[in-house]
Parts: sequence; structure tokens; C-alpha cells
Amino acid sequence: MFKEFLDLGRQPIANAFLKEEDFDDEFFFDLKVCWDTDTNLVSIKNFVEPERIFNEDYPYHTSNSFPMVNHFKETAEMLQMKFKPKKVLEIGSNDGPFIKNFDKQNSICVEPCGNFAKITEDLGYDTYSTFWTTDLARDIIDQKGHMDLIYAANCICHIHDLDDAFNAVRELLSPSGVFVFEDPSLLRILERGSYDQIYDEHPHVFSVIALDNILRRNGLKIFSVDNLFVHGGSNRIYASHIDSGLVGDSVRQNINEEMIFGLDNFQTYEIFADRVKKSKDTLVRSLSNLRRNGKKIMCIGATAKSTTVFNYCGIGTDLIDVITDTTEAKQGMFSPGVHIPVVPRDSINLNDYDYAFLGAWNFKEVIADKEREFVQNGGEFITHVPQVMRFR
Ligand code: JHZ
Repeated sequence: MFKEFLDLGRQPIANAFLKEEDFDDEFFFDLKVCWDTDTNLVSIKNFVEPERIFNEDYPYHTSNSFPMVNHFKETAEMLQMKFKPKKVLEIGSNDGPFIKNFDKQNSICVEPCGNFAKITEDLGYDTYSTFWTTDLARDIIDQKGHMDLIYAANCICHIHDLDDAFNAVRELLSPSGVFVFEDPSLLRILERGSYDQIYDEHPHVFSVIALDNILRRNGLKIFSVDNLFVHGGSNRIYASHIDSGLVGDSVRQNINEEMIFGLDNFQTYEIFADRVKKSKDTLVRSLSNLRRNGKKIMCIGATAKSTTVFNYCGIGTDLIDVITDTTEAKQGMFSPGVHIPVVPRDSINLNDYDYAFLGAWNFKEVIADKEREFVQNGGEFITHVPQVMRFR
């Protein structure tokens, strides 16, 4: 049974940055969040058709978040050493920072966004430009055979029909193959109050408890879990066929930690929802006060997360003048829903602003390091995670 606990209001597609002439046709949906009493899975109530989100115009280039390029290189090297896979497939390969570390003959990409599929295809990797489904897995078995490593980062939680996605993995995985995937951790989101990690692209937010339930009913099991720092705290899940190998201690440890926090209890989610409402009130109040006192505020990072915060809190150009972002495809556009202009970082002088809100709070250290001069000149950062605060 699904129990609703959070209402994040009317939201646009979080990554659909747009031009002024497209404002009138913008798509919105109600972002409500539920907890499934049977599996413990947290999901959004109204799924948005994936074609609306993941298409030719999808702007999130993983390689623009440069700390992630290193992360994927290290992950690829670690997986090569540990499992020595002969055939590798990546689901949601984006612009290729993970797959680039594997040889072209034995590695395959699956990427529904045509712009990115072209990039990995041009790099020499066979790329299926379509969504991950059991039908596709069957085609791949016919054309390429079974895979020893199936990898996906920040992608499995994008898929509505998890049973079909996991069944597809089970069918395509060789008997001793491993399925490794990483996504933001529900536990870390609840601990940190980062409600902005829930949006159209993340129809599910995973706990290890929920994944263990859903993978098992699809003939797979988790044998290990790594806790990662990326994206504010993610879990890397290692799964295999249900009847192969042993389950490591990390699985029990993670499930225990989640149970102690109360992820199997609806009250935990109600407490979180209450915290989210308070966070909104505090953020709006502090930005409004600063503005009333004549302060200038901008935002660093035109993230899917900042779209969610700004639309939930009703923060527009009345409070935030401009957003800077390193991604070319977002520059010169307006942010979804609240329509704040997005510009390249070097097109503005940060010293003209008093405050910089961190749309990319997950890269707080990197950004604070890059923008030392702003702080030296009296500027301050603002974040809402783990609570609304200003810092230098
Ligand atoms: P970042 C995306 O979410 C969407 P977002 C997606 N659904 C997902 O799951 C997560 O990623 C993983 C810019 N930037 O990674 C680059 C600067 O401008 O937090 C990016 O546009 N200056 C796939 O959008 C954005 O910020 C900088 O110094 O919430 C960061 O986006 C740095 C480091 C980044 O993901």
C-alpha cells in the first residue's frame, strides 16, 4: 500500500531549461511522494513519461561535473580489478566517463538521450539509443550474448518499472556476472533533509531494504554495498543471480542502519516532511530579509535540485538574480518553472553579489575552493542542506 507523506507542489521537468518563447508551453506536474508499506520503496506519486525527460535536449553532461569524471574512472578501474569482466554493458552511459575506461570491442552502452548516444557511438562504443527494458535485453542477448558486468550510475532510480528493469538485468547477466549500480541513498537524504533530490527524474529513492526486496523478487540478490560520498551520499549496490555466491557483511550492516533510523516506519517519513516544510519557511524568510536589506543574491549550479527547491519554495528573480553553470546547454536558457536566467560563470563578476546560493551543494568544497576570492571580498554562501545557513 502506498502512503503519501510529502507534497513538493507543482513542479516542471527539473532539467528542462528553456527559452523565453517556450514559457507558455511549459509542462508541470504535482510532485507528491509516497512510501510503499510492502517493499519500503519511496516513490513519487505521478510518474512523468520518460520521453518528456530523456530526449535529444537532455542537458545534464556528467563530464561537466568534473569531480564525477574522476569518480567514474576510479570506479571503472576498481571493477576491472575486482571482477575482470570480459563483456561490459552500461545503462545510462551519458557522455561516457565510465565506459571510456573499457575496451571498445567488448563494451556496450544503452542511452535513451540521442545527443549522448551519439557521443559514445562516435567514441567507438556500440550504443543502443533507447530505454532499458526486458525486450532490449533480449535483443542484446541475440546480438552480443550475455554480459559479465552490467553497470549503471544515477540511472536505475530513473526507471519507473523496476521489476522489468531488474528482470532485464537477470536475463542478460552471465551466470557469474555482477550488476553494479549507484544511486542517492534514501537514508542520507532523510538524515540531511535534502528533499531536492526528489524530482521527476528520480521517481524512486532507494534504501538498501527496498532494493533487497525488489531485486529478490526478480531473481537477483545484493551481495555487497559501498557507501559513497558522491551526490551527498549514494550507495553502490553489487548484485548477482540469487543462487550465486555469498552475501557480505556490508548488506546486513546497511539494512541494520536503515532499520535503526526507522526507514520501515511511516512516522520517520512524516517527521521528514515536517522538516522539509520548516526548511522552506526558513529559506524563503532569510532570502527575503536579505533582499529587503538591499543584498544581491545569485546561485551557483543550475541543478535539477535547484529547480526543485526554487519551485517548491516559490523563489524566482524576485530573490535570486541569476544562476551560473558550467554546462553550455544550460547557458543562455532560463531555469524551469521560475525562469531565472542561467549564464556562464565568467560572464558575471561574483564580487557584484553579496550571497551565492549553492544549487550544487553536493560540490560545496569544490565551489568554495574555486570562489575563494568572493569570500575574501566579503561574499557568503547560502545552503539549505542540512539546514538553511550562511557560511564562508
Ligand atoms: P549535479 C543530475 O542532478 C541529474 P543535478 C540526474 N538525474 C542525477 O541523478 C544526478 O545529476 C546525479 C554545475 N557546476 O551533478 C554543473 C558548476 O556550475 O549536482 C552541473 O550543471 N560549477 C542525472 O543537476 C551542476 O552544477 C561547478 O563548480 O542536481 C551540478 O549538477 C561544478 C562542480 C558544477 O546534478
